[in-house]
Amino acid sequence: MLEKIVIANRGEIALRILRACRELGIKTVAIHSEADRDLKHVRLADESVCIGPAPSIKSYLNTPAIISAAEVTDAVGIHPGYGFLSENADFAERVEQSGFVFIGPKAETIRIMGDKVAAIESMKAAGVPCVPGSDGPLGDDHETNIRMAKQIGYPVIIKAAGGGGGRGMRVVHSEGSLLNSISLTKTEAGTAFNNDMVYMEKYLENPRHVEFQVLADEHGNAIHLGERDCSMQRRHQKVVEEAPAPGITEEERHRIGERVSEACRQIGYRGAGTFEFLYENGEFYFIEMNTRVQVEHPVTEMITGIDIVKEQLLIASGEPLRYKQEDIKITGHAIECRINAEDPKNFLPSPGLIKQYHAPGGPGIRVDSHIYNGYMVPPHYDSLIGKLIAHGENRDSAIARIRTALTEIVIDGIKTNIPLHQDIMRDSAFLKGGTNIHYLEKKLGL
Ligand code: MV4
Repeated sequence: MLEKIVIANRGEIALRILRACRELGIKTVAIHSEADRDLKHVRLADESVCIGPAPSIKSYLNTPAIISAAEVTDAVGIHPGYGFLSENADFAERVEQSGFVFIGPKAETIRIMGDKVAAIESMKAAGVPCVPGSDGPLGDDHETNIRMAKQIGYPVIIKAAGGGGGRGMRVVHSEGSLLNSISLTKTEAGTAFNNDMVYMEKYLENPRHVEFQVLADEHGNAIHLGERDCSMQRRHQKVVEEAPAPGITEEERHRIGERVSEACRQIGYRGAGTFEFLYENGEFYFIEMNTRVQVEHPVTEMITGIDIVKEQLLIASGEPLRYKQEDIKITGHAIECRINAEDPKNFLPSPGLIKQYHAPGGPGIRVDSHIYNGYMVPPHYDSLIGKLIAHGENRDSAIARIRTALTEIVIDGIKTNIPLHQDIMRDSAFLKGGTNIHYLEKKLGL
């Protein structure tokens, strides 16, 4: 077992990682910026190291400072959480070269998944269904590109190989704008990602975002924990997630779950991972793989009873997976509301002092949050201040529980998006289930 690890993150996920470490008897080192001295997990950690000023670039993105903190505290591993350096292959490589365990996949795997063209190629080879498209980067022969788009059928989408998460893409509705769109996307990608490689896919107009959670060890074992629906989003920021995805049958879950598990075995995947799919007209289309723990992992934990962060730590310790696929049983339904410090009307960040906080409770309610009475939400980082998760025996029961919790919770002193969640949890289309990725933006009139 890892003896001591550095938690290379902040906020709720740093606290979540600390709790998993406590349970496993792993000692913890909290690293934090000058603005984050009062974070809850910094107080609770066995040791803490201030690694730099408030801006992320000087602290949570500062590789040498993080590795030095591991060195001076005699830590053996580094957990990157999500965001920041979690999917940075160079960081993972430098962590391992410095003699520490990176709690995640091999640097080489992160590098492949960071290149969306390479990711799709490896998934296609492993039998994972992908979006019809260019099957590789676009060349600069105009006639070939025009023919390809015609063959795929408009609309098509041009995506940057170095993009992902909604960055560096452009929808093309007709041949008239194809070449210009390719050229613009290439130029932007060259600037933003230092990589002007682009590829083409059929543009799916009204898909849902459905993603599969996997766990894989370094001994060749891989399982899936079913899927989540993350379609309720605004500007590529997820707002509500749920598991299982409404309307997905046991047969579909088994079929895609087997494909993604097999893909993990084929590529030698290690750790927790997420396969993102677009789901439209009963078909799944792989788009990207995330090689980190995700914000929305709790909904999967609630319906499977598996502690994903604990499993990450056990896998990184070299243990074989403790579960076989047949051990995984899905029980009930879980919904997560992301609580952001933001204005519910214009979505502007709302940092500041939390004057009063009361957490909700009761059967099936979970709160993953680092906030407390008197906590100051700093303006330097993203606005997520917590996650409210409800589990129930079925979707209606999970909704009933989260609605009650949304009336109990009190966060005073700053603005939050709790009113938006109260609205969504009474929205008739959401209540039916299966709304697509455009639903929330349309509802909000964007
Ligand atoms: C797409 C698509 C439609 N067709 N690809 C956006 C984020 C990135 N992960 C992939 N994205 C999309 N790729 C094809 N072929 C629509 C989106 C998309 C989207 C996907 C998931 C969640 C929210 C989204 C919001 C807008 C567009």
